[in-house]
Amino acid sequence: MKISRTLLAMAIAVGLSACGGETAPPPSAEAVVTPPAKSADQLVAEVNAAISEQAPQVAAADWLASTYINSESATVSASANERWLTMLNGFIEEAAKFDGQKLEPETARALALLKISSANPAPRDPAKLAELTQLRTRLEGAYGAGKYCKDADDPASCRDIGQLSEVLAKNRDYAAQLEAWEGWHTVAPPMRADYQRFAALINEGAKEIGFKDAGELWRSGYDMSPAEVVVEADRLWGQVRPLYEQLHCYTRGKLETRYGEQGSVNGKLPAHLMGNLWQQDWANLWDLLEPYPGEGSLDVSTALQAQRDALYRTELSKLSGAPGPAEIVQAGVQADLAQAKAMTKLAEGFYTGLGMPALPDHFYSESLLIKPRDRDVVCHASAWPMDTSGRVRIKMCITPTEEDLTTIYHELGHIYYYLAYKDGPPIFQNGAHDGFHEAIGDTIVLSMTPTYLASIGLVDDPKVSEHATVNEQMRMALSKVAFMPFGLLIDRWRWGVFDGSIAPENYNQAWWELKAKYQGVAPATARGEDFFDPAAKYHVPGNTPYTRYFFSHILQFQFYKALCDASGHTGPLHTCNFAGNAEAGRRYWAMLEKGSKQPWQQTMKELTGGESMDASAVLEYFAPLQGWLQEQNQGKACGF
Ligand code: X8Z
Ligand code: ZN
Repeated sequence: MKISRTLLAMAIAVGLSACGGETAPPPSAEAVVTPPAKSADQLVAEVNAAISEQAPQVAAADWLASTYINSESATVSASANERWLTMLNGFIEEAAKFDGQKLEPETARALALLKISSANPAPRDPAKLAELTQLRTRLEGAYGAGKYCKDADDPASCRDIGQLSEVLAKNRDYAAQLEAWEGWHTVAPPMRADYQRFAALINEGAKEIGFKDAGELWRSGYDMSPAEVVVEADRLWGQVRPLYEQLHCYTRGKLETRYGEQGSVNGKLPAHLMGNLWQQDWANLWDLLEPYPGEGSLDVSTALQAQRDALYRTELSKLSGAPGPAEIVQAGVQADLAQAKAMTKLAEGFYTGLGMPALPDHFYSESLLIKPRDRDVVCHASAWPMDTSGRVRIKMCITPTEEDLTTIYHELGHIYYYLAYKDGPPIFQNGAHDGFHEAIGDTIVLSMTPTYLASIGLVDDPKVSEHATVNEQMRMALSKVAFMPFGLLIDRWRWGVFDGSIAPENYNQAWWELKAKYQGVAPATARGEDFFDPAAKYHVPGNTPYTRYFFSHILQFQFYKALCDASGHTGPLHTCNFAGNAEAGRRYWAMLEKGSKQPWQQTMKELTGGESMDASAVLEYFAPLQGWLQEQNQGKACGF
């Protein structure tokens, strides 16, 4: 669940539980004493104490399972979660006694948050609860250890997600990309039966605590009704869709120029040609899509790779005589780790430059920053609170690329949220809503303008010109705008799975219908029900709700605008870099400290002055690009 693992969410993420009442032995006749009725505040205090006590156990077990994927670590993680989810179900049952009673707002909020704190609500039945945690751990492990082996009998032919992603990022050969894309998707069909069962179990758990299904529970964390969340997401998508359509149209034209008829599939973008396994970020297609080649040098990846190579040479120079192969490999590992740390320090520097604290020493000694050579780990990046008092880490297989650099800034957004709210009650140690948690680091990524990148030595001093502006905007749009429909569709699929409108026999068909409808993406080859393509995306086997990322992609522009205003920025929004601005930092930290103790609308108001999510800052930011795209696309039949 990493992605952002809030304490509770994480513990609760994998949990199972058997209900409180079922585990206690029946009282003997003489021992029956009526306990004094517990007040709601006492219950909340107990919950807070239990989270503080249990979180380190669950986090440790989950960390182990994600960084040493094997059956023993899976057992340990499943049991820790089983214990916690059992406890949680007990608390939820106790909390239900206060339903309909008038409580202090903060108490009522704590109990409401308790109920929705797990993305995998567990049935009370202990056997089902245990089954749920085992499935959850198995699914995550299967994804993490996933490999495509061209020759099933030859382990040397196996490639992991990093290697396959690199093909899509760098190789422009149609067949090589298709093989890499199809290859990765072979990891998913074996997860289908487990996922189907898992979905049924969490639905059962959600129903037992009063929700229609697990999707409704997921949509209950936004201080509005679950039905309103759907309408709100549609409204925001409606605001940005015209911009997405322009980007889609331009991109399709470039793909058709490069690949001829194979550059599109019935007007849609071919899934394997987008530079990314899920078509959620098109930045790797820069070589095809750069509007004005060479105008404004934004080649961050080349600079990062050069830094790593220099570190490697330094490591080699330390070796005396004729080093053996093992020493040379070790020098490479040292260089990779040093580069990963240096990239993390760059990101940390942005936050400390805003006046936020330095990361604790244990952050660097305990984080996993590069892919170990000797074992399987879940490489999908994540940020972890290991307890409720600021023991934080990240887990990431960092490579010297721009994409990974920005992901580190993203992860540190979670880390600084954890650090900022660590002194609040554990039940409120969470984002104002989960989209806030995802938006913190990304807001800072928006401030990684050419000026900022030059200030940290990754690009040359920027030239200011209209062409350079279009290039810069395109660079950002390929990550941010391209992402938006993807951010929306994953949960459209899961909400359908949970509410039964997507039946197991239509899992894959429904997936591709949504891909076509929202992203305008299609597979180049038939993807029938013998495939299970949703599970080729981490968050499905990892059971991490995804609407948070869609909301985050709207919110981050609102936060960015507010912080730019706070820093006294004038001029077009996209030129704002608030790095080093203490006032922006102060206001940001004040928001982070609040955690989830008040409705997010209030938290947003304190930072931005407004109380709703709104895409007007997205459109303001991309106004120059939108105008340019419209000109480029004139006369073309856009749409999909
Ligand atoms: O999962 C992540 C982060 C961890 S919270 C690396 N993200 C989503 C994804 O990769 O699919 C960040 C953007 C969207
Ligand atoms: Zn995240």
